[in-house]
Amino acid sequence: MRLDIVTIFPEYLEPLNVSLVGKARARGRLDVRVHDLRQWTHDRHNTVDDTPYGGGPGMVMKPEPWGEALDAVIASGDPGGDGDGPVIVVPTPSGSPFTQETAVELAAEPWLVFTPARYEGIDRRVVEEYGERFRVRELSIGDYVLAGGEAPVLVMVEAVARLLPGVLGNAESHRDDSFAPGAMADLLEGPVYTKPPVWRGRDIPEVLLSGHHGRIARWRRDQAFRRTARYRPDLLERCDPAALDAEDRKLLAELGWAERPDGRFGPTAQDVEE
Ligand code: 6GU
Repeated sequence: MRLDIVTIFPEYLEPLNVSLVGKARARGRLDVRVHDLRQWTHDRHNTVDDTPYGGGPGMVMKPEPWGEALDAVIASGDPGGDGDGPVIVVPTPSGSPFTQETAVELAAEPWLVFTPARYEGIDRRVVEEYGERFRVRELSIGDYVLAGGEAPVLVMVEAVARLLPGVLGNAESHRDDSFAPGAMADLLEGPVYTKPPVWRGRDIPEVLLSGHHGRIARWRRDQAFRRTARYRPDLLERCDPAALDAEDRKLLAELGWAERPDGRFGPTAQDVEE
């Protein structure tokens, strides 16, 4: 997979040389190219921003450097060999949510171009212009505001890269990920343990030492339900009741959850006054 990142802070992307993504690059699984947006400016001060039309605080990134940058990057290759061009990922707090599903979709692409912005964002005409010829995804990594899109690019690249074949050591490693589509979808992962068996007087849940795979799987599922009910009740409320077995239902009842008239599960309103 090829990734191009156009930024005014190339050094912000240095972490892409480290750890999982760094190794994937070294092994040739990932071709990452970071470009300095200012190389596509032509004035003495390498200006990339200007004041917003209509007034208001902050500055807006000018369209011309982005246009030249994207034209140059897009003209420089066709790693998919299909002439489709890249998917252009525009990180913005006003984008649609970047989720595990988004990561899976992007991981299937041969070529992604990221356009992390600073200031109040990029002149709208850039997304309009490239949206007519390419697939553009405006994506947000969560409901908070960052000073720029570089940290979101690090987040998105890591989430995508670990899904590529041959990048994680163990191909099974993402099967049980929280948010991975499939059996444990919509459940958070429960706790994990390793040696030593006793640490500061704390031992390991017995079942994990039992060697009984069925009981271990059941215990892990129960832990996932407990954790999800506590930290992400919204996920549990969305889950398909058909995916719940008798044990799940019993555990949810213990946790104070019950089936609602609409068939979904939710916490019983014990502390709500009638
Ligand atoms: Cl993608 N960019 C910025 N600046 N802030 C964000 C974000 C992106 N996602 C959440 N907050």
